[in-house]
Amino acid sequence: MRVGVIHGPNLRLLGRREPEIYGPDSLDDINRLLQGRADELGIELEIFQSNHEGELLDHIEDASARVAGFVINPGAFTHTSIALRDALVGVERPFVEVHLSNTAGRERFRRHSYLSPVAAGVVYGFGVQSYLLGLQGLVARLRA
Ligand code: CA2
Repeated sequence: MRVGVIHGPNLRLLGRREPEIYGPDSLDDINRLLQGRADELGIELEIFQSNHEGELLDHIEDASARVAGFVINPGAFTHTSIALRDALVGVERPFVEVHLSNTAGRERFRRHSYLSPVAAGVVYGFGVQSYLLGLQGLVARLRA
């Protein structure tokens, strides 16, 4: 089984700024931890990051031919992108939306997600653990 991991805009900045909100880990650290959990689960990962909405849409379409589902941190596109929601619905692969921070406890504009209503599940507020829990949940669902 192969799962797609997608990191949205600005997540390359992780570990360099705002560690009090997003934690101390860099994106490479998160990817290493995800790869370790994927090895334990006996699955393969395909990891992608982009700051560009159109690239994310193209990747979702292309990768959907290779993966059984997605773990996605859509970054700020969570709160703005109907196109990202349409792409994820359109490829008919279950996805889990993950966030490092507790988006429900921050600015009002972060409380709304275009993706949550169509996600298989949502994990937020646990730092890097949100990704690991999201991956575990997705794999359990795909194996059920
Ligand atoms: O909590 C999350 O994982 C977010 O998806 C992160 C996004 C934010 O727009 C969402 O509301 C919640 C921001 C990612 C940018 O990360 C940075 C990391 C360090 C310094 C600046 C931005």
